[in-house]
Amino acid sequence: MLKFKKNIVKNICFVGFMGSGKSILGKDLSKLYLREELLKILVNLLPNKSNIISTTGILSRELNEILDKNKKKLNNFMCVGGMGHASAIATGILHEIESKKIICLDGDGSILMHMGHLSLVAKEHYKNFIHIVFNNSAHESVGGQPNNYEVVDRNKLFKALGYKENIFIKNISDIENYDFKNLVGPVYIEIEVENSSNKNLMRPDKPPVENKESFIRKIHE
Ligand SMILES: Cc1ncc(C[n+]2csc(CCOP(=O)(O)OP(=O)(O)O)c2C)c(N)n1
Ligand SMILES: [Mg+2]
Repeated sequence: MLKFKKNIVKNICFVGFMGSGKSILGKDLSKLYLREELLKILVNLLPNKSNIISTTGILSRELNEILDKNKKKLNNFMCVGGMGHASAIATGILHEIESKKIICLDGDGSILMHMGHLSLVAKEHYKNFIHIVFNNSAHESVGGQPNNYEVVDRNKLFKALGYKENIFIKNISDIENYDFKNLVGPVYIEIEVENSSNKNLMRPDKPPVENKESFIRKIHE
């Protein structure tokens, strides 16, 4: 029988990444805008009743808290626990309902984890697919470990995947320039953010099944 001499993962393995680590290419990930700040701005720019699929991890918790506080009416499904599946859910909905804009708020690690189904974009040319990736070059939600997103040429990648436009946002003012209501997809929007978050965020108070049912009910509003 296989026996391990010691712990497979050293106890201190992740220490040092929390919050302010460097990216794998050495970029300081602590001096950018906080994802939560940019999410607040984005929420204000999105048309009322927008349909949003948000990725696994802290992004969804931030969005949940923002929507709870400001009462803006956005229809949000949180992809709890299923890292990498938010964009598959978004494109799956577009297969059935072509006429509704679906905004997918995603993470860089999630894109890397399940990129395969994005080949459908090249095939189906979803004009209502708005794919917004909050890039912190790390798995921020689980400790901030850097990943390889930074070394991938996203401009070439998303062009090859059939996206009509790639937009790279580095400043808050750049976000405000986009008219989200009239954007034509498939479009990839990358927003550079810091590798950290508020650790006292509230958690969603409803189970995922209820979230799903409420999302489906409101999708046509
Ligand atoms: C299939 C799967 N693997 C791993 C996890 C644990 N997990 C949840 S969020 C996360 C990191 C996600 O990274 P990214 O998409 O870059 O989002 P960020 O946390 O940086 O906002 C991980 C590893 C999970 N929920 N599901
Ligand atoms: Mg990330």
